[in-house]
Amino acid sequence: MGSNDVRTREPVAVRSDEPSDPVPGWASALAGVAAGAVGLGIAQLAAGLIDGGAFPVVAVGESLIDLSPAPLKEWAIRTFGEDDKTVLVGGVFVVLALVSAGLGVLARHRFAHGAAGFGLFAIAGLLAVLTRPDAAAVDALPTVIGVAASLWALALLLRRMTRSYVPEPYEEPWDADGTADGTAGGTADDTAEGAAADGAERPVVMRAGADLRAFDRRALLTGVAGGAVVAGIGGFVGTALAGRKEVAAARADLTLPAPAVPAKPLPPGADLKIKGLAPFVTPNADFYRVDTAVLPPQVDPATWTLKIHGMVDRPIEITFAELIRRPLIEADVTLTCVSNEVGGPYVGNARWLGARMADILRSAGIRSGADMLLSTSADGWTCGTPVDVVMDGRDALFAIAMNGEALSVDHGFPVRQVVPGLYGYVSATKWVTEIKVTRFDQDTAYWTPRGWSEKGPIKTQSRIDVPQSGASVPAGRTTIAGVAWAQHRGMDAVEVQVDDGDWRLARLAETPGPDTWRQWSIEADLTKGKHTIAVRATDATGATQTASLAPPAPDGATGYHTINVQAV
Ligand SMILES: Nc1nc2c(c(=O)[nH]1)N[C@H]1C(S)=C(S)[C@@H](COP(=O)(O)O)O[C@H]1N2
Ligand SMILES: [Mo]
Repeated sequence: MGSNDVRTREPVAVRSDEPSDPVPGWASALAGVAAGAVGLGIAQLAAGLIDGGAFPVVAVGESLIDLSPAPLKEWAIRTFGEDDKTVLVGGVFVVLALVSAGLGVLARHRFAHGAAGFGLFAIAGLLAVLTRPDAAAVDALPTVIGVAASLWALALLLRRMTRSYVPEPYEEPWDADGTADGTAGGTADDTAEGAAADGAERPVVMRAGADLRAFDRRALLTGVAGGAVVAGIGGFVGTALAGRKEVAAARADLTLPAPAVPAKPLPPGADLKIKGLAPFVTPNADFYRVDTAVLPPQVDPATWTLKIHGMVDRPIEITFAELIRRPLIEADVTLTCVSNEVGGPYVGNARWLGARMADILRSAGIRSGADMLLSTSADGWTCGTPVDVVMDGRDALFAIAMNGEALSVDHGFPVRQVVPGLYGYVSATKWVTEIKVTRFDQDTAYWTPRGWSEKGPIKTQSRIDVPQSGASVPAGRTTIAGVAWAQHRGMDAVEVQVDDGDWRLARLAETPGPDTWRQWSIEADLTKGKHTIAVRATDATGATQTASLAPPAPDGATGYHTINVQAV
């Protein structure tokens, strides 16, 4: 019975038990597909959120691979090559979509039947999930949550796509007195009471008004669109979270190879152990972080590769397994950010473990004329490093570990560059995946058009950590201490000046080499009152840092770190 029929002025008897579904088959099918998609999106989200939760589609795909006969597998590999898993999972999705469409139609006729169909599918998913090797009970949760979401979405959509149909007010003879209570959207009960109350004979259509359902195409489509959004967000966020879990697991499973060239033990006097002074080795958790990534890229070492191409004799691509099979070097190197203000915190020192960049680049064969290594990270950030710096024998590394631990995701897991002597923005590419050997006059790295220099050698700098700027200290003898750095040139002297006094040489802590910062300290006698304390460093080439103040852009801040304290 179409909706047009009930608009006729002839009384038409429609009873709810008549098979009069106004909803076209495609609409129910669409609702089914949307409900299925919501279920999958929510299942994926749950799999991402729940520790150990498994996404059923992948489990089904894996089970299908296990169950399929060898010739079929071989055929799939022959036909689809590396994409065979993608094709398989895609196939599972297509089958799910078709079945969901059918279940939508079924559910429209009798919800329980459709629901039972979804339930059967959930059982298939659960079987697949729970029979995977190393399956645990929690693995079942995403499937259960997903199917519940599907049923909820299906019920909602089926309800949504029809609306109560209220016939146009009939004029005479039945509504001559103007009572319109039967037409104002009342329930069947109201209508029946109304009919009883005024005793007037109403057409059957009026009494059955609440049971009249019309297909509401717009409501269905907006509902389906909402479902698609839920499915999309669930799938996207779930996939991202699952990726994080996978990478965290890969990181936890990584056994660091022993270095072929271990770092010499730190000289015992490298750390003066003064309270408030930055420790010689910056703990990983305290290491400054600077990058353009909103969410750090999650790079799985199993699929990570480093491509080296451009001006090379033999472009190469190495895997993580190949990288860590190479002789690994340990080196103590202090990283510094060009954005660090004088006295700022964007500097940290760590013991890095990695393969020599120069060796790997040499195996690709750098062509003459190339002067730039344009490295790219997994998230597309780029960095331009001078070839000669990397090749001059310093400990420029493709690092995999920091202070004896695999790199954290924030600091570039699984592989980052570390080049002593260059600010991070021109050297320290985290999540590095590609190096194009090229020329500075042909390529431009990320920060160059944004107002930063093409090249960024670290400027000699020194910082006062103790006392803190603005602190009150007891009058009399007090310890002043800090760090100073001039990576790869080395640090030769640190001088401190109190008020307008002489520059006095500070005591320098020991250092493992020219690539790290160096702690320093000095005693000073402070009379009661305000004092200004300044520091300056001289690198091993004999150059003293400049007093002239410059901001970080374009190539690093300069000036003496100067603090004010109050002696009381
Ligand atoms: N992929 C990527 N690597 C990057 C950056 C970035 O934005 N993206 N920033 C660089 C900058 S400016 C610095 S100072 C160092 C900081 O390294 P850290 O975060 O490990 O201390 O990383 C460098 N490597
Ligand atoms: Mo930086």
